[in-house]
Amino acid sequence: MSLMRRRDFLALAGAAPLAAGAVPASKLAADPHRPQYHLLPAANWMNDPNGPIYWQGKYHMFLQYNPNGAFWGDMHWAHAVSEDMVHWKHLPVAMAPTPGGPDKDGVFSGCAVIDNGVPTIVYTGVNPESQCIATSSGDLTNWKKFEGNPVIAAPPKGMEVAGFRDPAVWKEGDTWLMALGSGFRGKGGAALLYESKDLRKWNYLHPLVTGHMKEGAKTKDPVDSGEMWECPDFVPIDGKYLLIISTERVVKYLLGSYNDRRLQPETAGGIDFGSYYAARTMANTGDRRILWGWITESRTDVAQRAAGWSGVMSLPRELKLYGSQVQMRPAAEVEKLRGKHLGTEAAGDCLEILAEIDPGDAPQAGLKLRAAADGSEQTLVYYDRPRKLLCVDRSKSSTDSSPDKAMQSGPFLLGRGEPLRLRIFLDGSVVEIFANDRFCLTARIYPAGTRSTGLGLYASAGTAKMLSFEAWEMKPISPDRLTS
Ligand code: DQQ
Repeated sequence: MSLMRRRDFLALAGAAPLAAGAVPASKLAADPHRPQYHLLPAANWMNDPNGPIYWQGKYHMFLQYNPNGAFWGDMHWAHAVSEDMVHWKHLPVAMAPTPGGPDKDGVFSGCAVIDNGVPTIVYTGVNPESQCIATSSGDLTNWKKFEGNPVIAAPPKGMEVAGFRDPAVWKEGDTWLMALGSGFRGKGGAALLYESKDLRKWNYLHPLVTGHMKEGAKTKDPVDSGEMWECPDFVPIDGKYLLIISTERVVKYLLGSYNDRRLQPETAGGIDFGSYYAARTMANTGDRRILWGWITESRTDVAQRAAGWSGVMSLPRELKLYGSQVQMRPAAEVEKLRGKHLGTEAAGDCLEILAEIDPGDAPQAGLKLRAAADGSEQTLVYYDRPRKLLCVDRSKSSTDSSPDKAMQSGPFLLGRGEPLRLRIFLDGSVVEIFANDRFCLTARIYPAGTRSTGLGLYASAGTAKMLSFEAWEMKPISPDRLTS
């Protein structure tokens, strides 16, 4: 973003009240690492997308939110609304823990559905982990928790689970089904399947599908070893069924057929290989499968608290099938954010980039981003042909020593003669990468130099060629997001 635009934004934000968390709005608005066109709260901590749903002509997004500061805890559901999935307006917090209630220690993740015309949230209350519901109407700003909560108080008798949370609910005929994030101790993650006629009385059926934890894993948190799956999401897609799960710090998918209420996976893969987690599709969008994810931070807890904000919502991602592969593209609505069209002179930290590259005989070919003229900072996004990987080299992404600069990568293979097609969204510290419509990696970088905005072709050796290149300045979304 140009200096001028950032100053305008600052002036608008200056009128905003101080958000709890006590970092002044002026500091938040001037923070070069804070995204300008991704959804995030006015201040403080956010994590998982919760209950995204299209309802009465508007897109509603709820998200895990801590009103007390830029650190995880005291989970609430924050709420934002949009007419186009890209410009958002914050609404008051939708749900807070109820003292003495089953969600007294946190309103954890869940989903939203429409039950005979009544918008209903199904979520996890803690502690212990139990499933609860709440209903609303109209603009979804007032939610009434069901007096009979929890609707599922505990795991099935005798079952030793590694976790019991994050319901995903859908309807088949007149029956509601729920996939619940869980796992069997010492074995591996699972999505437990429940059924109900009224969202209030639930009956356990069997696992929708199970997985295997890493062999010999000894981690403190069962999620890190794959013993527990968080945030399952189960949707039909182009004649198949897709289960999305968050585990081992990444978002994965299983794709296959669904018979007798069991998923038979045929293929598996990664939804994103970077700083991205707890993805969930939006309900009620007809045949469109719109996926949202939490873009996590790559800097220290101390840096997050000092900044006064933590976590970002991804751009909406549209999923389709291409053969047996999951195709992922930014939703078409994202193009509304495009501002000035730029050619090869493009530079900046608030851009969309579209580049087609012929790697030629270069073992590594791609783009150099957020580069300082003196070479002190740069981030590389490239295809590593010998290793069949798409990589993000963050080792020189910042002269500040504290952010995580580990290499990020995931399996990726170009066909014979197929060019590398990169679509990259730069937004402050966010780098959201789509490669050839079938691979995503979201990275976080925190360049220290405000002039680290250079862009160019990168090749380790050999004769990579830029086949086409264009970019757009991206327009900041409504300053409403600074005034919740
Ligand atoms: N975040 C929520 C849980 C979920 C986890 C708590 C995933 O419901 O399992 O904030 O990031």
